[in-house]
Amino acid sequence: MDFESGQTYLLRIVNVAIQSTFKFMIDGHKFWVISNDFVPIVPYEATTLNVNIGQRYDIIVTADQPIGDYWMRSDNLACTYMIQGNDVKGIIHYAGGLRMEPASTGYNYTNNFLACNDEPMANLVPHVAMNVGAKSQEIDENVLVTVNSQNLYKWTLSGTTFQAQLGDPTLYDILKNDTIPNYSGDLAISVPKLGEWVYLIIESPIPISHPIHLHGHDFYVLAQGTTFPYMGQALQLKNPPRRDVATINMGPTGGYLVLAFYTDNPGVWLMHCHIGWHTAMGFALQIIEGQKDIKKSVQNSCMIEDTCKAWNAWAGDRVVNPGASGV
Ligand SMILES: [Cu+2]
Repeated sequence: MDFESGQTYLLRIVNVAIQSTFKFMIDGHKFWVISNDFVPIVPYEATTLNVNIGQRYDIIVTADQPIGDYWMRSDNLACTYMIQGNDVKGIIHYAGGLRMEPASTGYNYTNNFLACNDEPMANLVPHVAMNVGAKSQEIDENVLVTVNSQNLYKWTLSGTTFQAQLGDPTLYDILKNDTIPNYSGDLAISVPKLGEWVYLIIESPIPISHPIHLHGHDFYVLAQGTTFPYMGQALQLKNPPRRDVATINMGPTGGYLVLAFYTDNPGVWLMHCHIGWHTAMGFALQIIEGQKDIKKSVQNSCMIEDTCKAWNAWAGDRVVNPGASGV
C-alpha cells in the first residue's frame, strides 16, 4: 500500500480466517480504532489490534513517519494451541522513497493462548450510546466437547450438539405449519415476545476461546471474564460494547461471555462459534424470535419454497452425509 506523507488513511480490517486470531499492526505507526463490526465507537489510539474471526474494525492511520518502507503485519496468534505464523505481511511504502524490503520491527507482545482475547470492553464504547434494560428471559449454555462412539468430536451446548436436518429447515416449518422442528432439542430456543431483553450466558471450562456470532442483531456485550463458571459477576448495562461477534475470552480455567439482545427482529437466527471446525462440530443454536410475526416479515416465501423443492428433488433417495452439523 502506498502512503503519502501527511495523508490520513481509512483501513477496513476483516478477519475471514477459519481458526486464527490476528494481531494487526503497522511497524512504527499508531492508529485510531473508530468502529467495531460497523458500529461507530469513540475512537481510541492503539499500536496493535486483536481481530478475532468474523470481526471487522475500521482504523484511521496517518502517514507521520520518516519516508521509507514499513511492514504491515497480521500475526497469527497461538490461541487454540496453534503454531504461530508471523509471516503474514504487507508493505507500507511512502511515496518519494526507494522501494525496498522494510527493515522495520514489530511491536512487542506476549503470544500464548491467553493473548487471543478481544480488545478490552472498556475501549469499545459505542458513539451512539444505548443502554440495556432488565432481562425478560435468560439463556444459559455450558460449552463442552465430547467424543462419540465413532471417535468424532462434537461440541455441546448444555449437553446438546447441533445437527441440522437439511430437508426440514426451521423457517420452512414455521411458514408452513407454524411449528418449530424439535430435532435439535433445546438448541431451538424460542423467544416469543417482541420488545424484550434477552440475556445469553455462554461459559466453558475448556481453555479454548470461541468467537461467538449472532445473526439478525447487533448484541450488547455485558461481561467477558477469564474464569469459569460465571458467578454472577457485574454486568455493564450502561452503553456496553455493541457488535455481532464477541469472544469467550479465556484464562487457564476457562471463561464466560454474557450478551444481551433486544427482540425487535422476528426471524430464525443462528448463533454459532465462528471457528469453522467448531461450527461443523455442532457448536451452534437457533433463536426463534417473535414467531407469530415471522410469516409477515418474510417478503418472498417463493424463494424458500423453491429452494426446498430443489433440495428435495436433488436429495431424493440419496443418503446425504450427516457427518458435520449441517451449518
Ligand atoms: Cu469454538
